[in-house]
Amino acid sequence: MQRFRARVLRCVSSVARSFSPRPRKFDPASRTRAEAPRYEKLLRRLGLLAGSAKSGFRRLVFFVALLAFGSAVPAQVLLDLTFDGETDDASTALLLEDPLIHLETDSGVDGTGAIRVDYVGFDRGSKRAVVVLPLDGIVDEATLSFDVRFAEDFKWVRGGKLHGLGPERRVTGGRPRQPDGWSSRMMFRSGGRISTYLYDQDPVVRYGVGDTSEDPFLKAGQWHHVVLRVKLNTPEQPDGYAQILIDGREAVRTKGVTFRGVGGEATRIQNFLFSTFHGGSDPRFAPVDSEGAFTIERAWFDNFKVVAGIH
Ligand SMILES: [Ca+2]
Repeated sequence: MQRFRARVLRCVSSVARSFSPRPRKFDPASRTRAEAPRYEKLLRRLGLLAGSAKSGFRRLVFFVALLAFGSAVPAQVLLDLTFDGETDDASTALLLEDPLIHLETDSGVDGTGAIRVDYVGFDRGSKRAVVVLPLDGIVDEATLSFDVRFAEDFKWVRGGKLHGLGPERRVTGGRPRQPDGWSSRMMFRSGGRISTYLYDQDPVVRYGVGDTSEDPFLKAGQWHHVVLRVKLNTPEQPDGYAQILIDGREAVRTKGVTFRGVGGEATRIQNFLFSTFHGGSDPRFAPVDSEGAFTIERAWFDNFKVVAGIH
């Protein structure tokens, strides 16, 4: 895109030069025979001269305006859950079918509606709150954001999963890697640090890979705004990345990721992976009290949003 944009700008600049020192206001109808071929040749190079020179020039102006103001176009929203007012949409209903997820009308940001997740300790960490929600679109780059508040005395233990994005075939849970499968999630870690947690095309490791923040970005008892940016790789090329921002500050970024080994529509980003629990898959991840009994930890989530592109 950068190269294309540079080429367009070079051509536009060339067009401008070709009319200098002509009058400032350009009138295609008044061009001389000597000017016309150069002007039309440049427009043809841009693929903008299918009809008359005049209509081609109009298209050029439109195209330049699009380039200049394109960033002001609102991002395509692929998922938007606030848990306020009407909460009977399909995605919210799917979440609430999970016995670990509960709707609360005043526990969210600014006293609005939110969902509470119960992390019920057992010998493999805590019970799995896992729901897959299809997005309203299929893209190669997406930004997931949400607000989260872990309970005041939340036990991080050795860590656990946090939500992410995935293709049609999600590879998680230590299942064998597949060329057309992958997942990009996060993990909370001991002390409130945070990690990228990715199932890529690594031929050796069994579980997810990623990087962990040095600082404890997450603090129990307060709201945080979490952003996960995912750029899918070109098939077989290690040019994907996952980046996490907490409260507007970059916490961790994993670059050079080969999420998928092949191309195709099914390998593109199309699912929101609601996924949070302690673990890991052994008792070392389980939340327990001072006597070693399993506990139930809690966190509240609000304002899940997925938009197309990196934002
Ligand atoms: Ca809310």
